[in-house]
Amino acid sequence: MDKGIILKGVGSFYTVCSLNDKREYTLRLRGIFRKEKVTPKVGDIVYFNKEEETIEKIDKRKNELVRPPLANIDNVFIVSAIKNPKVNFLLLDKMIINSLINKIKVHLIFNKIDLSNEKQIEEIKEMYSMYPLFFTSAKEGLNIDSIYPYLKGKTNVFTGVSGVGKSSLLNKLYPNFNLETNSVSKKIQRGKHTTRHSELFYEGDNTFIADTPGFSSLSISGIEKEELWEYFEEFEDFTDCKFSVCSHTNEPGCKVIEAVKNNWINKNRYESYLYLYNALKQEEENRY
Ligand SMILES: Nc1nc2c(ncn2[C@@H]2O[C@H](COP(=O)(O)OP(=O)(O)O)[C@@H](O)[C@H]2O)c(=O)[nH]1
Ligand SMILES: [Mg+2]
Ligand SMILES: [Zn+2]
Repeated sequence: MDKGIILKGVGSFYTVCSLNDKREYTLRLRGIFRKEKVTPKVGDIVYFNKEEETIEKIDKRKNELVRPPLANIDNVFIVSAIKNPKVNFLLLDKMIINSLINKIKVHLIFNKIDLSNEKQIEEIKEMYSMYPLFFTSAKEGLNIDSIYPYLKGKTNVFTGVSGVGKSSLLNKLYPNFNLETNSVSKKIQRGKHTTRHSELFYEGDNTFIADTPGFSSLSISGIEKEELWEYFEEFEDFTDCKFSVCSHTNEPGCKVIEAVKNNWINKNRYESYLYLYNALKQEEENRY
């Protein structure tokens, strides 16, 4: 049997890229899957029969995203724009946390630096120094090459709200990608890839990439409120609080609160923490 990765699914047909010869095969699921109610996802590693044109087996997933529906992702590149649209830090923090919960390596791209000033960039650097950071302009082709080494040999997903330049960046990185961007979609061009469905593209060197449509809201799930602080990596140095069980929201002698007051922890990041802590608390209360 051959081993491959699902690039896309249309109806009951799946396009699978063979990991041996890197060719694409259009396959159906073997009947047994329908009984077991297993739904393959883009990114699934599968074993297939070339002659029968069937998928025989799906490997256990290392992780799984619901929105967008993707499996086995190594890296996420969360794209924001410095301006037009301006950064929504709460949404960005939610995207970071959701990725970390799914054990996906986080990279942050701040695009449209042609519209930015130094002060904004410095502030962002201070907030997110714990992740690989890229400040790019797809329009002017700035700092784009530095992203390649992080993509190579991995399964990557580009995500972020719509209009920040995800498709523009991918077209710069891989000119044969030919993704539709905002400005050209208005002209109704044919033969462009639109990003309405989940789809992985093979870009050589064992590198797979998914562009995703934008979204504007997101809730975090899969963790308890008590675990939330672990996903704010810069809090780690300040959790030796007075009470051994501390929510870091209002307790006396809380080292996190002290660090925020002293600007050792960024205020915006702490505000995201408080907001998400309360959201998880609310969700917990609704559960009972
Ligand atoms: N000024 C500026 N505009 C950009 C840049 N990158 C993309 N854009 C524009 O932003 C709009 C949205 O880009 P698009 O790639 O479709 O964003 P997506 O929705 O995230 O895929 C388009 O009009 C692009 O031409 C950039 O670096 N600077
Ligand atoms: Mg796009
Ligand atoms: Zn505390």
